[in-house]
Amino acid sequence: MCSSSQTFWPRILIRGEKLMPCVLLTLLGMTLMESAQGQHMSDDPCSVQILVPGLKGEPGEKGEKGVPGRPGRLGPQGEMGHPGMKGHKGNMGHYGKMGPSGVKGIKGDMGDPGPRGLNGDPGVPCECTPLRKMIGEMDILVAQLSNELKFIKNALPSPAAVAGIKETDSKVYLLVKEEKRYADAEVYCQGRGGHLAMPKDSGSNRAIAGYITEAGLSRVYIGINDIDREGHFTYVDRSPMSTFSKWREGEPNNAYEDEDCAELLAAGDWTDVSCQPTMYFVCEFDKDSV
Ligand SMILES: [Ca+2]
Ligand SMILES: [Ca+2]
Repeated sequence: MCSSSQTFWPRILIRGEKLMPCVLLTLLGMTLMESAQGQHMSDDPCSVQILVPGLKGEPGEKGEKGVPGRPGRLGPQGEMGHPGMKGHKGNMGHYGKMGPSGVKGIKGDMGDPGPRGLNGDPGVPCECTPLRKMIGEMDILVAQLSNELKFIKNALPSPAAVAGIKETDSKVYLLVKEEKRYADAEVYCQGRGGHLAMPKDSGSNRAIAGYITEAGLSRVYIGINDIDREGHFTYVDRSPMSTFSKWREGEPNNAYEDEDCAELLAAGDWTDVSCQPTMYFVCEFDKDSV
């Protein structure tokens, strides 16, 4: 038998063709042994084989072209190229959907006036004469009220100083609740376009007396004096006392020889008094000058 443990393999190996000749000879020997039907072979072919390479043969003919090889590996990414030239403008696209409403704009300038319209129908005649008369009367009344208001604003030193005004047909009287000497009181009244009150008839005397009574006063200076000539009384505007006087009984008495001015008592009588004490007084103004 030619087993791996018994076989002698000479170590002559040439050009890498090792073992293949021995294998071939072993296979050949085995075939011969089987054909000899169990006969013992005294010569073991494996133990004496020496393999020697032959001479190099002639080059063979060129073989046919082989099939293409497999694709190679993916190469690295290339560098970015340079931008090309700008292309031509494309065609206009379709219109988009309508957008939301914008903010309300600023009001524009006023337009030119339009053409004149047609004449209207004639109106209905009216009775305008009474209306015109009424309007005229109202104009007069408004003018009077305006003058009186102007006078009041000018005459009143302060609301607390005056207990309203009193008026007759021709005069306006102003009770001034500021205590002044006779001369200072006359200056005050003249400064507002008037004088101290000068009762020249019973009507005006009653009006002034009622005025001071309503105000809760007992006496006020009025515009009568005998300063220029003792015993000869005149009004403060130097007009003479001709027909009317209202001296209290026993007056004027020039008491203490120092009474050259006059006061009106609430009852309506006059008395002569000194000009130096201070007391309230009444001014008068002509309505025409108000
Ligand atoms: Ca006197
Ligand atoms: Ca007197």
